[in-house]
Amino acid sequence: MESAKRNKLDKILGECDAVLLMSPHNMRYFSGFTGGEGAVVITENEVVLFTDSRYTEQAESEVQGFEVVETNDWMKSACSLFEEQGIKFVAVEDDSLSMADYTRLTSLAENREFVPMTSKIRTMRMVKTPEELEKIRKAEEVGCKAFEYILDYFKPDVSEKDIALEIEYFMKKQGASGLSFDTIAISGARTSLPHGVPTDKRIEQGDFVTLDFGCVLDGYCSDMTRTVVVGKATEEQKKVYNTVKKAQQIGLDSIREGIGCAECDKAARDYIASCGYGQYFRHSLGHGVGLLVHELPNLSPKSEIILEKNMVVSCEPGIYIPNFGGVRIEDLVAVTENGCENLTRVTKDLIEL
Ligand SMILES: [Mn+2]
Repeated sequence: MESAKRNKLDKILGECDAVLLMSPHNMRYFSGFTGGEGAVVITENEVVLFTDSRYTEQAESEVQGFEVVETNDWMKSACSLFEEQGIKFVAVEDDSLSMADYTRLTSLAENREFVPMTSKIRTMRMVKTPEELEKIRKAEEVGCKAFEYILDYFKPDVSEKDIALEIEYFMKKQGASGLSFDTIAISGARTSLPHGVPTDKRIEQGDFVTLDFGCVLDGYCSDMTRTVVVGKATEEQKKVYNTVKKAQQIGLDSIREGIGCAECDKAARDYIASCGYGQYFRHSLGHGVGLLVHELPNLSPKSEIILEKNMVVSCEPGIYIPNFGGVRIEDLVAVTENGCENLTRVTKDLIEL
């Protein structure tokens, strides 16, 4: 096994005797296995992937340095290994281990102690490697292309669902394996719903249309949001749009290594409040993105995390006014020493279709 990989495993092993991973994203992160079903065990001397016959061939080609063991009961096999090696402390994923699995684990592995490890993994995953950054960059490029493509697709009578489906189809045609999350394509007064679901509603003249979407490419997520106007924007629409656009720029300008996440949130939030829309910005400024679309750190008032180089975060302020509509603009950026690299390279000028 290459030393960089072993270092990563040692880092997560820490003071524990063993690490047990069963969630798809963490198995992928630490072993490279993309099958999603199985168990990864890391000890000082051994690294094993337990999985069943559906995945063994695939696993052997994916997990360099790991021993692949075929078993129909990976939890039992993992516990046998703990027994053989006299393992005492086993670190587990406290966020995803179900109560049923935990109960079974404790009955299969008596005299072992299970230690929560999720927060350590989340912290590790915040800072991306150059390879991870490149994957996120490429995923975001597909998103940007989808946005440019969909602008030409708008025509009278097209529905929110039609638009969402077309974006998804386009991203898959570009190589995406799936979506980061269910596509948001909402219009008119419905744009006041920050996480509205596309309906059969037709797009009408004068509508705001908010598109928030992302794809998974090579395991990594993209995420972006743009809001456009169909037809000529009213003065009120322009005012709301430009307030969000300016707040988003203020948020972006604040992002750099060494600044607190809460401070970034505050910069954008204070501007929106100063324009009189404070009560209508009701979520945090952004979130980390990687193998999952929502990772740490959160750019939120409650966060105590300080940004580090190579973290990837979204910057997405919004104003949502009931019975009027809403605007959100979201870019994905990689934190650098002096600022950030914006991965979302499409215009934020108000588009009137
Ligand atoms: Mn987002």
